Amino acid sequence: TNAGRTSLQEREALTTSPLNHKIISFMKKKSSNLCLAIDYTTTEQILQMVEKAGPFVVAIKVHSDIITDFSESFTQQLVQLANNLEFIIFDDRKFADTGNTTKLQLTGPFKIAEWADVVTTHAVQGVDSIVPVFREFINNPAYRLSGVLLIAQLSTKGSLTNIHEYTKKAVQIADENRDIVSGFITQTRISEFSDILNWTPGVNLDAKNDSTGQQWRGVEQAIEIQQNDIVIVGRGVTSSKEPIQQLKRYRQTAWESLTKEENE
Ligand code: 5BU
Repeated sequence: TNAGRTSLQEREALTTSPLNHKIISFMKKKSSNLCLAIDYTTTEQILQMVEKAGPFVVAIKVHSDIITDFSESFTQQLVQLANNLEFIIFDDRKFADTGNTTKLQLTGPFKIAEWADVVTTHAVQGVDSIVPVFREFINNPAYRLSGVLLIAQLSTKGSLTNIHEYTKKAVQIADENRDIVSGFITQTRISEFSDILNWTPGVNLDAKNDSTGQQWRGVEQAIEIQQNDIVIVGRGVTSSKEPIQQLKRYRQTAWESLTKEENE
């Protein structure tokens, strides 16, 4: 059951992050708490999928560094689609270096800060290498970047985030910097602050694992039991022969799970 879950309305009232306000408004408008992970490697494949999937999701997640023909024209088209179809652009870059290097990576050849609404960062490099750098970009209106998701738990088998107090320390960084950390990448709800959204990868309705360490569980487990807010789905949709049919299935299942208590 969803007992104890903070409703979307409560979260909306609590959050001061403009990014989360935007996300929650998309969620309500589209009846969707789904983020599609498009791990295709050409811009043509990605844009074709975005055009079809955009209306059903709150976010489109890409890995800019796996795209073989990445270009500025690609990001311009992506931004236009995001503005028209109302979704968040998420680059899953997983920063994990010194603050100075992170800064260079955000402005480097991919110009991530200019087109991504949100990016992921690891916590391993420590608070001083994360917070001041992202704050500088997020507070600068010249950049589209408006929030960061802190990786508190990975979905992968044997992940070292499970060791000792790692997740607890990561949560502390987020809790104390909620103006820029708008969410977690996590497997289970880990913060007492309800204005931080919980995004969860490792979801597949038809398979349990791949051969390279990924672990999947169903939507009910991810949303109702582990109390996440936004489901990140990749191959469950993108490797299917009927991706949009699958996308609609994930969207409906995830939204039903999220809104169960509220509708009862
Ligand atoms: P999948 O095809 O549903 O396994 O895609 C999951 C996506 O989420 C993929 O792009 C990963 O890079 C990403 N991911 C993840 O699976 N697990 C994690 O802990 C993190 C990111 Br962080």
